[in-house]
Amino acid sequence: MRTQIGIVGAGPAGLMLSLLLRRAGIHSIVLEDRSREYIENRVRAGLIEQWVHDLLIEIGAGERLLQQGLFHDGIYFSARGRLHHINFRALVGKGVTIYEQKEVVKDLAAKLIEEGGEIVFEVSDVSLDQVTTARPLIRFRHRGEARELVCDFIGGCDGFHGICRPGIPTEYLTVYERGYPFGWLGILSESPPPASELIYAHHEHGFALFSMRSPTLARLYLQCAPDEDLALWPDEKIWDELRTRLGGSCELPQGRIMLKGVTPMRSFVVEPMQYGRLFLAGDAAHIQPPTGAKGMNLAFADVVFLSRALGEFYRTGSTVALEGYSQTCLDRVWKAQRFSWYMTQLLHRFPHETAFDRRRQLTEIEYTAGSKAAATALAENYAGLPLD
Ligand code: RFL
Ligand code: PHB
Repeated sequence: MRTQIGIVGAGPAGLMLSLLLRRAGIHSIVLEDRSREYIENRVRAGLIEQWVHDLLIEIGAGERLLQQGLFHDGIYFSARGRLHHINFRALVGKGVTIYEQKEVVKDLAAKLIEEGGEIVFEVSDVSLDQVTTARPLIRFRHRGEARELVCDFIGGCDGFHGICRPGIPTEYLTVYERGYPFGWLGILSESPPPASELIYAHHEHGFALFSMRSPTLARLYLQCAPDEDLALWPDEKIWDELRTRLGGSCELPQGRIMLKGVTPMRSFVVEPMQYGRLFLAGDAAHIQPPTGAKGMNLAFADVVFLSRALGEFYRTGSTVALEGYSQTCLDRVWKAQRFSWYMTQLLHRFPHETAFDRRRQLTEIEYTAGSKAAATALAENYAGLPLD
């Protein structure tokens, strides 16, 4: 097998990269170790930034997004029993869209396949070779047969647990990492969300997030232990705790819980994001706590930069943009890391915090809600910094 760009992973990053490359007239093949059904039903992120919404429409994958997406002007904070609205549209002229990652993945995969793009599902034993030469190679097995994909470049879009990043010699990489002493217990419930936009709630018992998938489907999260035992959380206890953490700032409709899970939290960045002809993108290179809703958005920013750099290479032979790929991405990645950490430290309870820390958090929330300058800084980060 031969292609210009071999892409490992058919998550948001890999699928979008392949579509953007097609637009630049560059051939690629995507290798994915799971089935199409699996990647299209994996429950993950919910929120996309304004520019991602616009990009999905621009590439012709926005039809269902326009029908089903929930367009929000801002978010609420809940603190001391009061809701505070931050109106991004009024502050920075941008909004955000609730449209589930699995729907984005469905739309991207359908578009790619419709255009004649190639995704090989259910590959196994994927390994990279010769990545520091002009002819990198991806070895894998498919339907029991050993195969080789010869390419000019490799897109490492295989997520945090993939094989691309671990294949880079450790002495070449600097890893920046930070753990958090908590996770999120998330549920999906057949009930309307408590407000028409997301509520980020500060409470003595810990953080809670009130998100949604549709006007009749709520996605709700509670700060919990990183290794929380779900058996200790019968449905009634979850509802009681959600209601408590909303602190009476509004009513919480209750419904049948369809799904329960625990998500750990981590901040992680690897530098550089490239090695020879291997370019990492998305979760393969960086992870952030979900409090800032940045993961999928950042994965898309990486592949926009990568597709532009590859486009320049094939058009002009110049490797300047490719050489600068990592730096271009990391600029944005670190701003998203900072923002995700900021939202996380603002809202969660920490093991060794003091009463001073709690008062400082509350003051910061109320100051942000009441100051146009502070609210604007939050709005421009949350709704998405400009790409260029
Ligand atoms: P993905 O989605 O993990 O895709 C990687 C793909 O690679 C495949 N793969 C392999 N394929 C071939 N060979 C191998 N050896 C392979 N190893 C792995 C995998 O099967 C998979 O298909 O990474 P990508 O594309 O970089 O996308 C990143 C996003 O998935 C992630 O950042 C977001 O889900 C994070 N996130 C959020 N991001 C947002 O932008 N907005 C949000 O509101 C948001 N909320 C969230 C989130 C993540 C969460 N969890 C579950 C971690 C909320 C939660 C709870
Ligand atoms: C979600 O809807 O899953 C979601 C929204 C915003 C976040 C995290 C998760 O910050």
